[in-house]
Amino acid sequence: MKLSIVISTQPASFSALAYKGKLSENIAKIKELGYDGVELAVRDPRLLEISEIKKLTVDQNFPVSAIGTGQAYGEEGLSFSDPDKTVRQKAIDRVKDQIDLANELNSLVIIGLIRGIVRRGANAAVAEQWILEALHECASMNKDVRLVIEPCNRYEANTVNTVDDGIKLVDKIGMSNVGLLLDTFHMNIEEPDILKSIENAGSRIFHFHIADSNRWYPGAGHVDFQKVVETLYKIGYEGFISAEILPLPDSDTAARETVKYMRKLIV
Ligand code: LER
Ligand code: MN
Repeated sequence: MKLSIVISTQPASFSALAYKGKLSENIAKIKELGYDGVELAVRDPRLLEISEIKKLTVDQNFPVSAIGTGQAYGEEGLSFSDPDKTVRQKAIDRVKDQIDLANELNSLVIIGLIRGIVRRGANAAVAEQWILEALHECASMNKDVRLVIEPCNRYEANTVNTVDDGIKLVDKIGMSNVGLLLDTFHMNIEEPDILKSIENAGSRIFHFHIADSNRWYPGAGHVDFQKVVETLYKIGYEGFISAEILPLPDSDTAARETVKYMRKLIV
């Protein structure tokens, strides 16, 4: 298993990002701290110098573990479940741009908060159908790029909150390039037994986020990462473990403590 950390390519209000600001400096820093790769949170790929990002990462054998898309929802309100068809189409088009970016960087695309929040009074079944259709359309665009659905806790989302919800959705879509991203922070809130949930998801897991129970770096809360890592080995997971953590007490300490703690557990 390999270790990466989420950094933002563009200004963002989402808090669980260890680093925002100058990308080249942040990538150099996390390389020096001993990470194997970087996860990029991207609001709009069209505003990025993709060739520059490629030079800083894949061209130097420093992989991009995943492309996060949640900022398109957080900053611009684009979502797969918006009642307005134009907004839903914009969200789909944005994810297609993210898929092109992931193709270029040999990465995968996260479908987390971009699912949106189904509004009070809206028909949940209709919204879930929109989400399913959007996922199907995006996943069909380029079958070489993997999409990962992230179950997110009830305080941030109201569709696909649990791992079981995620498993059902992935199985319903039934495409080999659609899998799951599990996140210890969300699982700590929603799952009765995190280890069992990881086992149930099994080979559907294409990507994995770590944060402790308080969303600080691993070791700062009460998630049992030793058992989590053992379970990931047990199911044969070989992907990235990516730290999506608060920059507390400061970015450098959080990033450094993550490496220190996780390197004892993964090989
Ligand atoms: C949001 O809480 C989160 O975990 C992100 O990875 C979702 O896009
Ligand atoms: Mn996450």
